[in-house]
Amino acid sequence: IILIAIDFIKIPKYNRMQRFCITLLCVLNTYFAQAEDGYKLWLRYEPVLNQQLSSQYKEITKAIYFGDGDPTLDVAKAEVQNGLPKLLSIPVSISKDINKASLVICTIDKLPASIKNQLTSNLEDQPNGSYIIKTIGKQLVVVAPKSIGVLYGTFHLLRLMQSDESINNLNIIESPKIDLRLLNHWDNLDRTVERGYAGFSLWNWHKLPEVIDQRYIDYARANASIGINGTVLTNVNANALVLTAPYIKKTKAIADAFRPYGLKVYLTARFSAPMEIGGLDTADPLNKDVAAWWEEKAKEIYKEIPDFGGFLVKANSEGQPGPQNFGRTHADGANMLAKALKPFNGVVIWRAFVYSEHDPADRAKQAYSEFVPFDGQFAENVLIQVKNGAIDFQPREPFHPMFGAMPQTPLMMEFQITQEYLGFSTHLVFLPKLFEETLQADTHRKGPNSTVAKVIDGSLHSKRISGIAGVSNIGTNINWTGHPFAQANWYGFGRLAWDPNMGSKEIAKEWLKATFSSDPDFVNPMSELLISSRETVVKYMTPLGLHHIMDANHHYGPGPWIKNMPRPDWTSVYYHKADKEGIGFNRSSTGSNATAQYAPELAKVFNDPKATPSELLLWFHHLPWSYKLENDRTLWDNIGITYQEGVNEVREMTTTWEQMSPFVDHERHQLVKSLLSIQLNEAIWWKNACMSYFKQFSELPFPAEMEKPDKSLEYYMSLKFPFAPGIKPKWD
Ligand code: GCW
Repeated sequence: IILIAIDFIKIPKYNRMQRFCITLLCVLNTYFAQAEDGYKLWLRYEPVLNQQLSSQYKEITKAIYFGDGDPTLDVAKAEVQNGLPKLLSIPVSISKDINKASLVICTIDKLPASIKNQLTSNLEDQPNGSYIIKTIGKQLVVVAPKSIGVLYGTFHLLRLMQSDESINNLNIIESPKIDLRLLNHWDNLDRTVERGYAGFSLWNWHKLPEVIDQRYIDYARANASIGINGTVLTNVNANALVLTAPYIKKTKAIADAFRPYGLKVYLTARFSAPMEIGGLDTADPLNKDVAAWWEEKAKEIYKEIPDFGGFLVKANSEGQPGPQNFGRTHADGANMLAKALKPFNGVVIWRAFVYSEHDPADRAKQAYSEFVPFDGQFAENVLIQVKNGAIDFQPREPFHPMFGAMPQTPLMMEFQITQEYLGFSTHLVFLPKLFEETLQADTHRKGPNSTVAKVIDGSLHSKRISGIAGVSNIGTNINWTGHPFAQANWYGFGRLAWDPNMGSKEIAKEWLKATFSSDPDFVNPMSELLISSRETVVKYMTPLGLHHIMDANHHYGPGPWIKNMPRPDWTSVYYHKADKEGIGFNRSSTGSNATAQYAPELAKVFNDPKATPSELLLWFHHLPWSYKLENDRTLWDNIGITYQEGVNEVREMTTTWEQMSPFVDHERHQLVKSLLSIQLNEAIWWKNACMSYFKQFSELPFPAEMEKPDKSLEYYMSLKFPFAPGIKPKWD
């Protein structure tokens, strides 16, 4: 109204047209300033609407003492100075006197004895990053032995305020349960991202080391807010160039920008680098010159980046070079690199994602067979990084049998945050639910309740070091992850890396409150939606234990008909084995016997189709189409019914989201709505294509509950997507 009034008020300098243009610009500016593009992630710090809580927060934060002394503490202070005024609409008031402050944020050594004595613990034996948030008399203290703990504690306190939680009478002691909490970027040096669906790589190698993009800082801050403490900058399908001097300088610039946020950098090491960039004629790990080359390389890196994390290596897998090219073992390769990094406290993270086209064994068995015999033979700074399941980040897989089977070797978890097999950045799927399922699975390796989480955090077999990695879904898109809800998967990964026993529902609520609204009428239905979204995608893509039936290479959309590929284990028919008799992969003792790689208690369950949970039925068994499930319907009917349920559930998601418009800004609401409409179409496409294809074998009518396909199988098979994102362009 004011703007329109301005338009009519006569300003002598401007004519009517000019005044109109100024007004229009102001209106547009106001509109776009209010639009939410998602850039702020879960760090929006929207005003606290609950008056009672707002007063409580104001009272407790009315005079803040900040310890200073290092860049990490400066970051903590800046975060409070940025967040509090937004949350409470008042400026931050700083107290120089620690005794008079209402809120104290500092390292423990800064505390006067009167406060220090009242801490129940000084966290001395606790891992780096631990902190205390405690109400002591009239003061609230956020303290830690190290400044990184102070930063994590500060984010925790701000999270409580974003979540409408009381901050009276607090007594929180937190420590990270896992040592290495890493993102793995599959980012190439040309800025394409393998399996990336959110634009290009954040790392602008061309302009580094001089240009430090603000995004690097914002990225580090977001990671620190959820406790992520390391990032592998480059793709596991590695380019040796990143280990050359100019790239080490560029990496150093990134490392310097990340350091205040407690984020270490790691690089992928291409095993053949000594030959490609070192002028040697071999990369044999037992060759003295090769070992010396890596030792020199480590020295060169650590000279620039004293806290460099270490190397991540994909060796002898999918065409990547490795020690086996020289007749050596994975242990030989990993230990040689480990020796080079050891003097600098660096680690080698060696991936177990290996399978060979020359090995006729079931692909699901190969990594276990390759690695388990080497248990106890890896150097102490080697971790073996294992994908959550034995095939490849499918919508559902049983946990990888290696977990729990290598008591003397630290096994790192590798989750995929980017949704290569789960609808890219188009489908709304809340992955913490999937992560939780794997982490809470019981390996039975040391009696009941030997969960994967305990393997990962090192507690099951008292491991000296522990780690977890998530393949990043981050790119240059303004909202970082393409789908606004894919931010939840980055967030949730971080929270589970901090505490692998956290519940996915709690994570969903936290994220929803910070990212959208803390109104219960929003949070309750939306947390239900998030939690069920994972099962929904399983239902409309790969129900009842089916897996790897997506289209070839790009993995976009259904492709159960894929059969001509360079290697059989890249086809779909290898995995579903549909024929006139039935469908599914027999991995039981009468088939590939992959079940024998699990603890006997589990092998027994998985060997028996009646005992196998229906979600994993066709993972472990090849069963007749007429096989009856618990609901007394045939397997064929159940497959069709489940596909249909998946479609119906996406419809429900769409309706729920429609109802959420009062709580969400127009821009994000609209984007999610459009994405959900693609998701629905694609869910229908999956159902129609897969059921039409399988019908050729079952020769049975579609179950009554299922909406019939409206196109022919030939039509679905004819669809081609040469420009689907996430794969390397052909010119490379
Ligand atoms: O999931 C598969 C992907 C490849 C990936 C590979 C791996 C980086 O299709 O793109 O390569 O796994 O994890 O190494």
